[in-house]
Amino acid sequence: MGTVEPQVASGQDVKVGSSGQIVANAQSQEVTDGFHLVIDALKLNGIDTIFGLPGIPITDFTRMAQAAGLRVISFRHEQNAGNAAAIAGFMTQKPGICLTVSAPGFLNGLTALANATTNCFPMILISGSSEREIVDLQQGDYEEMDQLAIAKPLAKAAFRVLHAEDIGVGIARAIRAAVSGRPGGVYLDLPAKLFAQTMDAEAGGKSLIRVVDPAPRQIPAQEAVRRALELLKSAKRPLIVLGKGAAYAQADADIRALVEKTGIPYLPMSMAKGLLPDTHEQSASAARSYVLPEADVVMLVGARLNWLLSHGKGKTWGGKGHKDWGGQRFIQVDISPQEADSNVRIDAPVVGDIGSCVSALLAGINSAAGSSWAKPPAEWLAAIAERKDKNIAKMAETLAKNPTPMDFHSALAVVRDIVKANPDAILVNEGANALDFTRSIVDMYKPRKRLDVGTWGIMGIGMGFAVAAAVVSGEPVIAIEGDSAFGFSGMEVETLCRYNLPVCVVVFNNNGVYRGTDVNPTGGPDVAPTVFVKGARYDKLIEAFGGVGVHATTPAELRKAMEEAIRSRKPTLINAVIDETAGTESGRITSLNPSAKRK
Ligand code: ADP
Ligand code: TZD
Repeated sequence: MGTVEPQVASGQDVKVGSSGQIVANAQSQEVTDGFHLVIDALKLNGIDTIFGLPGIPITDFTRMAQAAGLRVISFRHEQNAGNAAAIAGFMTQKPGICLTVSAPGFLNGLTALANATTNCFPMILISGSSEREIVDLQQGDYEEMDQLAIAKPLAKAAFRVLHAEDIGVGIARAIRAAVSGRPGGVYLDLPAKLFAQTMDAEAGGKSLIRVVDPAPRQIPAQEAVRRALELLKSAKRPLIVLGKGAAYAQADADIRALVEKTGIPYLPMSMAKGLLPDTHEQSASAARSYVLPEADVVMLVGARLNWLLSHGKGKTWGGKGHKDWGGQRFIQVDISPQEADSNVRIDAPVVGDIGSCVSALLAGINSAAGSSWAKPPAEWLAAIAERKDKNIAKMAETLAKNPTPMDFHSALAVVRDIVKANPDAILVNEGANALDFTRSIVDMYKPRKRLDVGTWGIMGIGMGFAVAAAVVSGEPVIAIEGDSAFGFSGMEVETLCRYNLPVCVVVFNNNGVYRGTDVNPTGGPDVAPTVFVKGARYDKLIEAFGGVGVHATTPAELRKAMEEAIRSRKPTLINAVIDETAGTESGRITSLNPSAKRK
């Protein structure tokens, strides 16, 4: 795209103002345009970073945004920019911004938008779009597509702005929709023509909105809090489940106080790990398969009873058949009033933001009519401790082995030590076995340090999350990637190098999806669908862009390379060679594969 022609009254000298807006000489009026109004509106609302990929009609926008002091992080594929925006939203409670071109760029970003909505991450996908008149008559414009209509079912909200004077409202509505209530993905459609529209700069400035209280607290009803506490008090075998909503809420101290004051064992969902350190004595993670069926009252805090919790019923929860209720009574703390009863009966819904709900629960506990809150029965705690100790000892034995070739366990014993020594580092994780084993073996010590495939189990979040984690936090990032998972966003190693980000990617290379051992039953020349090039050297990829590549075949080599990556803060990719027979089909969720009746 060419440069934008300044639009001022004819015969005037033109100069560029402090924020890049177009200014005519002294006697003329100052004029602004769509480009600058969008930038100013974002800045006015504290947005400091845009993740995107340039092209018509947004190339100049990316330049002007950078010139105006926004950090513009350019990616090699929009899906990765979108994933970066989404996780930035999760980490900061500000909507992450992803910027794309029309039709194909928009569609590439859309997967990330839908994933953000599914995971309750606040993000805004801003896409340029082609000429409305032509799109609506389907006359075949460049990158023609009715993007708004396509985004709607996948986003929490979707808006289009047609006039420069509405940009302020459009951005304000997008921000509110993304972060208020249950957070989610918002689509904002900005047609090419809008960017070049001009208006009086003063009127333009006045049209912008600084959003006041974008995510208002939602105070739970006292009655709901009382009901929940009564149920909790009646429990013989209580359990708290912390989900990523609890991590998002940034109510870390109160959540910890709630767990510790009540003395109730807790299970962190994957991205809630580290909300309390995984080594906490009340963590029941190592006794998960014991506590779920045995618990009588379960308090869910920012966690849904979806497939990840077996829908709150079935054998996992002690039910007889696979859809039978296990007899648990549930308390659910959630900002969405519609979440309760989505799978099983919720006896005590507490609707509000987690910060407000947890502090109300704590207040109720502290004022418990003179008597102090009774800890759960000792038998319950002892039974959990016994299982935990046994499982932890068993795992320690497995981790101490040093097989050749290296397997998931011996490699993850190293990662576990590195994360323990660097608790501020952020761990990004995807794959099947590479995901499941990392989640169970690598302890997290601080909140929001573990970022992974989330509610969908989506592959491809790896490098987008890693870039955003490094950009947003400035902390070192460790990305533990299955070799298949890595392939979905692998080209972004160039992005890691371009921005010189302190990211250490470890590819667990077992020659394929899940494993590398399948064979083509026909004996033909094609390899099996799950198998990749054997002995691939992923480390060479990053070397092409000036990063550090390491080929590691032993835990000692892996440890040395990871320590060096953290120390140097240089973009690093370690090709960790893992026994190709070590994985299982789909990791822990093998049972979700439909089985063929006819073999
Ligand atoms: P996990 O996958 O960790 O189990 P989910 O994504 O299933 O977690 O659940 C997150 C829940 O947290 C959602 O139901 C969402 O409505 C809720 N939530 C998100 N943010 C907040 C918040 N600030 N306050 C209360 N609930 C929240
Ligand atoms: N495509 C997308 C977008 N998401 C998915 N989850 C899948 C495909 C299916 N899938 C999984 O669920 S895990 C996985 C795929 C392709 C990769 C597993 O192989 P890996 O990890 O090499 O990443 P392990 O450690 O070898 O199991």
